Amino acid sequence: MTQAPFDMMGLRQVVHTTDSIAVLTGAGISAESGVPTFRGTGGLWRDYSAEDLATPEAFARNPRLVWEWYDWRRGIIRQAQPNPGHLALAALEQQTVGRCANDASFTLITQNVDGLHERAGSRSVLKLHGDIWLVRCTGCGAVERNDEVPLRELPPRCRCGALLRPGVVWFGEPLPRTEWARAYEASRHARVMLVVGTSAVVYPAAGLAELARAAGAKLAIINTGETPLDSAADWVFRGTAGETLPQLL
Ligand code: BV8
Ligand code: ZN
Repeated sequence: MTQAPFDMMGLRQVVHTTDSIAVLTGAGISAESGVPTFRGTGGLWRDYSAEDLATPEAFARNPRLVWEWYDWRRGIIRQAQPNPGHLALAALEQQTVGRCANDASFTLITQNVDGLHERAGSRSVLKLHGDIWLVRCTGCGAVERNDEVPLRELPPRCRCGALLRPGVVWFGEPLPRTEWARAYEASRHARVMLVVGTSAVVYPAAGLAELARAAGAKLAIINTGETPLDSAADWVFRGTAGETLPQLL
């Protein structure tokens, strides 16, 4: 169900006066930048789903195949530019922090690993699922930025000789402790949470929206399709992030 336009006015009113906003984003906010989503149309790669490849088991079984997927995504992300949705969230952060004079007033929590929020100018970004431009050695544990596109060798190896893996969180792996703790706190204290471009099926990230709601936050969903959170939301905007988010400024 799409709320009438005046509801955008209602959400703007809340967003412009509140002292604590949390935002949870997913792959949908980067779709208009040309980065494929995981579960929508065009989300598949060579008939594989994220659940097939984004796992330690898949990497152990076929590190080259998993790296081919990440190399392909890195190539697309390298060409991608932040879109009006990313830019609107960066502007909203500036507005909110400027008005509230404390940094805890705006927290951007993302499941995305593409780094487009930072490139758009967002400062308080909590990356729950890691960063596609980081690699971690499966042997010595070294973590480095690697921005080779395409990768010179597949799968890439560390100087110590062991396999490198993408610096992202796979299914069955725990989320980074610090980012999770800060995202949890921000969700508990938010007066309003914007949930943008996520199918809200991956946990524990999706649980942050329910946590915010249970702690009294108002919930706004921005998504081109339906999500399991729609029925619990105060606002549901059926539209793209690139068109809807700039209306909040
Ligand atoms: C953990 C890697 C425990 C990085 C990813 C059964 C029930 C419940 C949970 C589980 C279960 N079985 C297993 C679990 C746990 C599992 C899970 O949730 N599975 C799901 C599939 C059921 N979770 C985990 O394993 C997590 N870890 O639980 O660890 C633990 C604890 C302690 C110690 C040991 C273990 C780890 C989850 C992270 C997995 N990693 N990716 C990468 O390669 O990117 S998940 C993958 O899905 C991405 O990270 C992505 O971010 C995430 C969520 O996807 P979305 O971002 O929502 O994208 P999607 O394509 O799905 O949706 C796009 C949306 O945008 C759509 O709604 C579409 O309509 C909309 N859209 C499209 N275009 C636009 C738009 N909206 C607006 N504008 C547009 N233009
Ligand atoms: Zn190493």
